Amino acid sequence: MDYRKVNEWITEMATLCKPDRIHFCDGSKEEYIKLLEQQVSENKAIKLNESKRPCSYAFFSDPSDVARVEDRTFISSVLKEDAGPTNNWIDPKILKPKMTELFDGSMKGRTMFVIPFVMGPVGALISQYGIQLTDSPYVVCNMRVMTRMGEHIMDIIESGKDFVPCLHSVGYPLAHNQKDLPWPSAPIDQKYIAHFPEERLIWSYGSGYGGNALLGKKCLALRIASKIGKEEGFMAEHMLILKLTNPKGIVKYILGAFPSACGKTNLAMLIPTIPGWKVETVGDDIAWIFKKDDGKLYAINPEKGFFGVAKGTSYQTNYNAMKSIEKNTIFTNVAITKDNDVYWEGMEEAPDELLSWKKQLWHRGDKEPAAHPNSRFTVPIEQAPNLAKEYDDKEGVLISAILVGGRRATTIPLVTEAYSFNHGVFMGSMMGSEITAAAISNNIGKVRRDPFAMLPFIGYHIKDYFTHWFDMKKGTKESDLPKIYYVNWFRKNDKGDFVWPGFGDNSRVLKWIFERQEGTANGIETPLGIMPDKDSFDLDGLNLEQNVLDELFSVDKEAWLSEVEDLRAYYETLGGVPKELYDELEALKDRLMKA
Ligand code: SAT
Ligand code: MN
Repeated sequence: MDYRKVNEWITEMATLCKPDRIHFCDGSKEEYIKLLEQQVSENKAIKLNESKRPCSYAFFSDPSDVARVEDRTFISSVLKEDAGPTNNWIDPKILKPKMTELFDGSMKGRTMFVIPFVMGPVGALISQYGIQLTDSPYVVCNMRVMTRMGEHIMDIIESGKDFVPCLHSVGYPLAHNQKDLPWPSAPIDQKYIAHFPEERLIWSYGSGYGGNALLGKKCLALRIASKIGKEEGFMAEHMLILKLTNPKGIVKYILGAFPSACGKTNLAMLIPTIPGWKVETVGDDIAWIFKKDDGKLYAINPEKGFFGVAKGTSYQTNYNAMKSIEKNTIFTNVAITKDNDVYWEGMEEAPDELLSWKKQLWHRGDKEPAAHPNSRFTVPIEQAPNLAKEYDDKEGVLISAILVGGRRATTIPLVTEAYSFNHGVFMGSMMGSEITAAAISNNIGKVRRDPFAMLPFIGYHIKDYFTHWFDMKKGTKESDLPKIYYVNWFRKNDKGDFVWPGFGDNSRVLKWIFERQEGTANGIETPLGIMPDKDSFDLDGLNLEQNVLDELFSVDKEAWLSEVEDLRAYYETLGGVPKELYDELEALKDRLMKA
């Protein structure tokens, strides 16, 4: 929206939503603490033990509002065709009036907060400005952690930056003297997470949780930004960014696309088990990829905080995350210990007694988990002990390699290097994962295809998305493009145990990838791509049986031939894909047949 329309738009939306008052957020720490304390006094949050976890708070959502709701997420483009077969679509001519009716009076009895924010470092070429209006103080506090927000951003917008208007209401207006709920929200069939790509507009109604409500994240930085990127020549991707330094001090930046709750945060914060290597974090969830005059691809992290999965996080599995959340952290849907600290499954041995995320008394051995599987921590990126200084660099970081992968118990080897950029895009297109708890679904555990982990986040037709990948390489030498790798940390054996230790040992895979770029590691050509030569893959100090290794790098011809046909069928469900992908599909089939 034109920056000159800021006040007009705010007034118009306030007139519609009818809040009792309007608060313009200055983005200060005082404001943040005041809002948190106010929510404590209203029984909406718990202040955690100050001596154990300073300046930290816990929130508990309504049990019906615990994750992104993909079924209620819409790309409301003017033409259905522009949303493509993978998005829910409603004609904006129908959705706009419907939602206008819902927003009418939706903020009664509440404060409307005005949050000016920017995704990306101030001054970066592709940074996107936004203003979120919300009636949720929880959202304000989370947005302050996750984005660069406040008065100074409003000044920049008013001095001439167009912005993405983002309207959000939890959808629970209060009648005069009506008592509020601890976590107000609307019933599922009234929730709408709506994107109007042509207008670059976001309207979200009825949910207060995560990606449904913190509109800078999935809504702006992925769905709307992916569409802007398609038009303006960059890519908005669901990827972590890590900085890898070898023992000689040489640095490379690696991106990784993995679906929600598949360990992006863990990989971005990994502590290598191989001596002399260092991983630092640039981002853990979103990367925007753009081309510079040198023809090479660079990335920035548009966010400024982590909204990470708590469950399973421990000093053993992710030391850096645990250090990051020792203070100044907002927790959502974790369990609370007797001394007012946090607990979740996988953190350590469970205490005898807890307050569960449902605020019920919980005893060790109870069937239901104490923390929700999608419990989260919100924490400023500056608190990561292994933060890379480049996280705020508006120039971005040069991309050496891109990892793609999911959670697959069978078929997919530990690591495979693509033969070419096109082959790499093909690998991204076939990504699949067993469904996780980050989105509400009845199919947890089943495999679904999730190209580049972007299935729920592409703001336009998926076919055009693939084309955009191929467009990104135009005018750039193949050798200047990032190398793409398919990885799978989650292979299981017949007994159902993970075959690869994962976590810090994933540094062994990163090392091989790094050394491939340096030209010092060998690979073996297989039908799937290039896999590590035994002598080039560092297994020092790791007691892995030879048969385990063989399993990790095996190519199951039959399984892959059926994967090829499955993929072909998947492409058809998309209404076809660009020729480059079919060519890669045939090339893979040929290589398999010859093997
Ligand atoms: O979309 S959320 O921000 O709620 C978390 C995720 O799915 O990665
Ligand atoms: Mn994510």
